[in-house]
Amino acid sequence: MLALGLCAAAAAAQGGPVSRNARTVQDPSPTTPADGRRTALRICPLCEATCGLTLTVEGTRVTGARGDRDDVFSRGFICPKGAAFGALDGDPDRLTRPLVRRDGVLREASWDEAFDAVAAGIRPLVERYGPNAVGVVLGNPNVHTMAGALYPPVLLSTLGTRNLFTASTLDQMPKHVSSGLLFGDPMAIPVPDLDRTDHLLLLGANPLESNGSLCTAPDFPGRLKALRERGGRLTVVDPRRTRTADLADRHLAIRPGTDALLLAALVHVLCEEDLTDLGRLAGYVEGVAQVQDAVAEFTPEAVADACDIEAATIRTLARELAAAPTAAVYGRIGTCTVEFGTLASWLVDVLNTLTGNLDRPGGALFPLSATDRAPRPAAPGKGFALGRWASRVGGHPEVKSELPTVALAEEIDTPGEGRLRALVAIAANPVLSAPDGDRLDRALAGLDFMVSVDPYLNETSRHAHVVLPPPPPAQSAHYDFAFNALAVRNQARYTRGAVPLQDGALDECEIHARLILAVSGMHGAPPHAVDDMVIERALGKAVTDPHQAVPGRDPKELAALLTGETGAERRLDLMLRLGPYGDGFGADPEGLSLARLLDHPHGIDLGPLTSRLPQVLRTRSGRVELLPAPVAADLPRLRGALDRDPDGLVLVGRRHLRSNNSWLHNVPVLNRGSNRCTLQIHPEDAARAGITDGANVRVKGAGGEAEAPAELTETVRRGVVSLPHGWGHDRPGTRTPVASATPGTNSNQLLDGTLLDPLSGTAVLNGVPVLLTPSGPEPEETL
Ligand SMILES: Nc1nc2c(c(=O)[nH]1)N[C@H]1C(S)=C(S)[C@@H](COP(=O)(O)OP(=O)(O)OC[C@H]3O[C@@H](n4cnc5c(=O)[nH]c(N)nc54)[C@H](O)[C@@H]3O)O[C@H]1N2
Ligand SMILES: Nc1nc2c(c(=O)[nH]1)N[C@H]1C(S)=C(S)[C@@H](COP(=O)(O)OP(=O)(O)OC[C@H]3O[C@@H](n4cnc5c(=O)[nH]c(N)nc54)[C@H](O)[C@@H]3O)O[C@H]1N2
Ligand code: SF4
Ligand SMILES: [Mo]
Repeated sequence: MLALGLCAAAAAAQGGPVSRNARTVQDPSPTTPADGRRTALRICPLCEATCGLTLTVEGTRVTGARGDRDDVFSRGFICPKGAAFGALDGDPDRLTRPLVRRDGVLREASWDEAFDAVAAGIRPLVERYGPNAVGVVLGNPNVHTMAGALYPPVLLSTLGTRNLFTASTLDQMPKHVSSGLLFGDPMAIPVPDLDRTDHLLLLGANPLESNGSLCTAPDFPGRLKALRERGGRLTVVDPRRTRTADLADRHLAIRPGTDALLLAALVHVLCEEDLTDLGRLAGYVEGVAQVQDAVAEFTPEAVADACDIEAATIRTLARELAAAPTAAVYGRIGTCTVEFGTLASWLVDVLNTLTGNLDRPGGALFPLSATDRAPRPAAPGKGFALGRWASRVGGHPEVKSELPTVALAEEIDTPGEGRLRALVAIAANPVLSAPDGDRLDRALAGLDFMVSVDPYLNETSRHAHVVLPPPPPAQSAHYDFAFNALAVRNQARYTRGAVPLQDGALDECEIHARLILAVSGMHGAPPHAVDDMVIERALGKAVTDPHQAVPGRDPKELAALLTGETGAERRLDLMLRLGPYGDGFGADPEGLSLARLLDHPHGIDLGPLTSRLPQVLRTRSGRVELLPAPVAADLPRLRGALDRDPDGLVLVGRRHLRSNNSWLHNVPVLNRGSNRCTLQIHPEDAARAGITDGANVRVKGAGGEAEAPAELTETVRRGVVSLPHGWGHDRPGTRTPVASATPGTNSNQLLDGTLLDPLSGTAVLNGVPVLLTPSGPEPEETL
């Protein structure tokens, strides 16, 4: 517990003045001509590609953004979202002061008042009902901020709650589970070696809109084109003919939700036709024969109808995969947020393994980021346990210490002992991003206390009693802790704030630190106490670890060597120095440190991905466990899908290049043109349902209804309709007027939250049955 772990010095300082961390603005290529303009670097936080941007700054305003041509990784690439950085940064509807609810109304307050209100709101509930009365919800932008990487783990251990809900169970949790089971480490996610592969089989991903996910690659589109240009092959599996599919040699318009069947059939063919070749992996893998048995029934002929892909095509695909000099199989959203998400994610890496492509250049490799733990000798590990506890109401097993986000509402609105009474929501808008937002909306309204760390007063944060707004991104420093560990090249880049923190703003790291102190009973202690505690603990461990570079050294002496102007910077310095490329506090003077990184404002390239097996393995056997027991136990469910008679329409989502989940719709330049919340439907399905282009359609699902204008297009396959998520900005009490002017509809209201991938607790967001009825012409205001 943090409250106990905090050092005496911090305790002594309790009640003392709260210092705002001083910060310097980094301006590595200052151009300050007479007109007052200058440029500054900032890594883009708007998607996983992590492009380096060169911002034009006038006074304190960002007036332009272009790709940083000297960035060691992104080399000048930028997309329309990055180009809109200034508009987003300067959005006048961002909150600039904390809000505190008094007499039912949210009003601006000082930071001290806001944290007082948090302490007064949460502490009594913890004391009365115990730690599990407080839930934590972590949304997607936490992986795009330094604060989100560094502080939530501390918050969670401080609170000691088991009620953690994150965007992962609306997203990539199946991949964590499959990696946890296969490799013993849920964070060991193989990344397709885009730049060197000869063959890419890409399923359920649309990087031409998303710019890539679980595969950090600035200019993903350019890298796919380069693959084709060097004679490589690209197959895209997607129920929609996306812009990514347009780039491919072959597009397979699979029936939604059936990728696991297709992948199982590919494994089947490899085994049946003796096309497996583990190469150097052979000594590191167990369970190959068992996998062969497990997929025996999944012949191409058996899955063809369910997938709506011809058996001969499946055989060809398997043979091509096996024959390619190198190949990578890569699955994303369309293989994760589906009924068989974990099985599909597992099969992706089974295919990579059986073709010898796991962990080899040109295949799927494990990155080694600068803040990863320094490599240690291969050794059997603890393995990966699922279901160490279960949720109170639905009995959902814990996964990676999380409960499914679909279970959040019921944990709040179901009476009884252990009910969730308070919530800390950080960078999350589950009212729109999770199934059945209406229920969650009602549940949030019934909480005793809620605090949101969010720059917007939106569908979720409007329920908070306290809203703590972080400053706009130009005022924040940036390092990609998460995405560098998923990148197609090892590299490290750090940018300080491009604009000084404006008066009245608090750095998000400091917001998190003060929040932790407020909920821990240390309210009022200086925020650096949190960082000091983490540093002290990390160094204390490091000096006793024979695999670290600092055995036997004095933690206090090491702490004194850390540089950095803020607690977050000192922690980054610590991680870099103890990391795989680090200077080891002097052990390798050429090694990485914060100071070294600051000397290289465009980043430091650490080379292409390299083979890392068996060192990454943390399974009990010390090998890749190709048929883990929980996976084997889930296979009968997949067998059941073989005999289904597909009937009716199913819903899938889609992303648009100028959007990002639920929160960019308030930026005018990003919210127009083709970025609209329309229901895409194949013309034949439309004709059958009596739906014409542009007409309003009522869509009905298990969780409710939504209404959207129809967009007739042959890019969606028959039997499938597509609505984007993150819309539905028509609830009262928000302060996002631009978004509310074109609210769109909330696709997630069609879901009732009962469908999930059982092994990962991930919501089924794609391949969900819906019914349509025409409902007349599109009303004026949604045009
Ligand atoms: N139907 C359907 N639903 C989906 C998906 C889908 O494909 N289909 N995708 C799912 C996926 S992959 C994800 S990741 C989730 C995302 O769902 P959420 O994690 O809920 O993410 P967002 O909807 O993007 O909301 C992000 C919130 O963070 C706030 N924010 C933005 N920048 C910052 C910042 O710097 N600091 C802080 N503290 N807050 C910030 C925004 O104002 C917003 O309130 O949605 C999921 N929902
Ligand atoms: N512009 C933009 N970029 C983003 C985001 C955004 O909202 N907008 N969100 C970010 C986030 S949080 C994430 S997680 C990533 C996601 O990145 P991606 O995984 O690339 O996400 P999508 O673009 O949703 O692509 C998913 C594709 O799966 C298809 N699909 C649906 N169901 C199935 C199925 O059953 N099988 C198969 N094979 N395909 C299916 C859909 O038609 C869609 O084209 O994008 C990130 N980048
Ligand atoms: S691709 Fe992603 S990281 Fe790059 S500029 Fe666009 S939004 Fe930013
Ligand atoms: Mo996501």
